[in-house]
Amino acid sequence: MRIAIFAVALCLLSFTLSQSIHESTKIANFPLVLTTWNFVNATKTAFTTMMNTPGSNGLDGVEKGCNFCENNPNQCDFTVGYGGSPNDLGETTLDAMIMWAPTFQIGSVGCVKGIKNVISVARKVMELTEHTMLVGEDATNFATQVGFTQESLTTERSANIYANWVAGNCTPNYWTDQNYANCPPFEAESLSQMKDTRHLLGKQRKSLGEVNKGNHDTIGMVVIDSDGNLACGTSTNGKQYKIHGRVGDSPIPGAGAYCDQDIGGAATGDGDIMMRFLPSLRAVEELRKGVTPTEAAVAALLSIQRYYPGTQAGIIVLGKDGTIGAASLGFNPFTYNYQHPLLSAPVVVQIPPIG
Ligand code: SD4
Repeated sequence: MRIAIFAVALCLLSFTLSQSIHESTKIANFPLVLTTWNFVNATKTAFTTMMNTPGSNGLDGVEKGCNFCENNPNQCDFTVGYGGSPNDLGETTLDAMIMWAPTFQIGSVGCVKGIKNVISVARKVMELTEHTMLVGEDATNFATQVGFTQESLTTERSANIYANWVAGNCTPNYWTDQNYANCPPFEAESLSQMKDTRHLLGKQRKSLGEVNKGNHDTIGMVVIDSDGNLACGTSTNGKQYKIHGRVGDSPIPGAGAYCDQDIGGAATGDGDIMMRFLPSLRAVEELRKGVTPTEAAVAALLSIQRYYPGTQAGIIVLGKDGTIGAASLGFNPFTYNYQHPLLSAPVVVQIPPIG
């Protein structure tokens, strides 16, 4: 039996890796977990939660899976949870959302300070209030009011990253009217060059993105639980050196993630651009028209590419029948992984960018 399972895994892996144009993959065994990037331990946590914890559903899977990254930031490339992406004041602030498709309920938090498990706070917003989104220090206060512990999210590593950035004599990044010369994550560009290219935001973003690639690794997760119910969610510490107060795409419904009972999608990448296009919602609506998940993923990203050709973006899409698709802009490769009951471990898939 083990050999058979391994063989299925190998077949799936070689099939998906061998496609130069990525094809959708159909899997009809639930629960099914689909996660951005190579965050296999988050996928395993979501999967085992739904498999082994009596009474648990897709919401529990998404929450516990994302909690894994929030509690172990080094497992998720320091892009989720504490100790990553210090902002221009040196502080780590977190964004997250969770969505339960059967009732179309969403909980979301943005720019939360001092709370580690923000997707759990988002779930509390969803379950304990009539609101959808809370932000900033008020979201932190809400979290402590409902029982979360407030603690510093700064680590030696994030303090060093910030100290080095300050020592590099950098202006705050992401301003469009500053001189970025000497700022470590960016190519040195003179103020006049920045001004000259400001009308070509895609081009400008490309130069920022190329040197900032490791910064785009947020967890996005879509699951179908054993009852066939969809849930999805995200958790991130956003972008390194972001201007304080910045909220990315991850907690924005339809941008970072979106799911209804037929389709779910989750996106990752340059959130400042991506949130303008609601790629997760767009992918869901494309799939509803009858195209495959991969075609839906490509359509969602092409709308971004048209205006911002240099944007780095990746999206995963899951159909109700378990069909998986994905697409990438700029990430080469874009990675995702999934697990279901026929697999003893998550399968990791890498795809090239479109275009
Ligand atoms: C954001 N999409 O905050 C998220 C995280 C990320 O580049 O991928 N950062 O923009």
